[in-house]
Amino acid sequence: MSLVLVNKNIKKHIALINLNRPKAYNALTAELMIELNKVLQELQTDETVRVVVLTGNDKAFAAGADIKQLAGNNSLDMHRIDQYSVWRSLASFRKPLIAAVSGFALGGGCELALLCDMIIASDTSKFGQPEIKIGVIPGGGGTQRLTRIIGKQRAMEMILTGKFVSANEAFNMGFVNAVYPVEIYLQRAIELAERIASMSPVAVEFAKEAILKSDEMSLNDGLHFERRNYFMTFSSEDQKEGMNAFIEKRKPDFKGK
Ligand code: CO8
Repeated sequence: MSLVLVNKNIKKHIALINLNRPKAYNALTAELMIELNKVLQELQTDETVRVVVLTGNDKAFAAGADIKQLAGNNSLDMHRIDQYSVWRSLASFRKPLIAAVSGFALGGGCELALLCDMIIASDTSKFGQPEIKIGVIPGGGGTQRLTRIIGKQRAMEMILTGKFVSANEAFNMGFVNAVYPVEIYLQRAIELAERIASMSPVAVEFAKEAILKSDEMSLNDGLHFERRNYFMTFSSEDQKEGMNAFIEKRKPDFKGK
């Protein structure tokens, strides 16, 4: 059975990916992560797909790395497995990636959601970095991405106690974009994806790239990078289409060219 399911026909230009280990709350084995990466690499070059929604099921987005798979490892084993090349590859996915989270998003599951560009959560979601309870620390960006979003004090509390936070708490901390009842969170995430997919894919890609650079660059370097991408959009047919549509008072029809 596939560890990752893909539906490219959920809506026009939208692909839906389901993590598929329901019996283990979608715990992220090395094999699952490799499969997820492979699927995203394929979607990267598929011009019919503009936005990807990544989800689990109503009970779990993912309960973290698979503890049973990791328990016997030493640090050299961890080094050799080199999960990081997969995570780096996921983080460099160029199209918008929306996490639709319900139930548990813990450890590597929370980090995977944070690696996505936006998080839409069901009101039953529980986010947490509980690695400290099993004698390790977050290894997929939890101490870095989460801290940048929610601040040192709150990240310390979550990571040093391993406590879970609800969807509404996560929303108030700023790492969840919106919270909906469990019956409709996925539909809402897909609607968000559709809104983005109706924009110029060229502009969307350049905007995403520039926003992500803000984590890595000084303000000045970031502004320089933004200007470069802003100028680049003027090489696209979509820029002409978008501006002409405005002037002609009609809806633009972006082709991603
Ligand atoms: N790994 C393996 N199996 C898991 C995991 C997991 N993370 N989470 C749940 N399962 C399995 C259980 O073993 C159980 O299987 P079985 O039926 O065969 O015994 C099944 O899922 C159901 O779990 P529970 O019986 O425990 O269900 P509960 O409803 O009582 O509890 C919880 C649900 C709260 C989700 C609980 O299972 C739990 O605490 N899970 C572990 C959460 C955790 O500690 N996550 C962090 C893992 S470490 C990590 O993520 C590091 C990430 C680094 C990524 C970096 C990559 C480069």
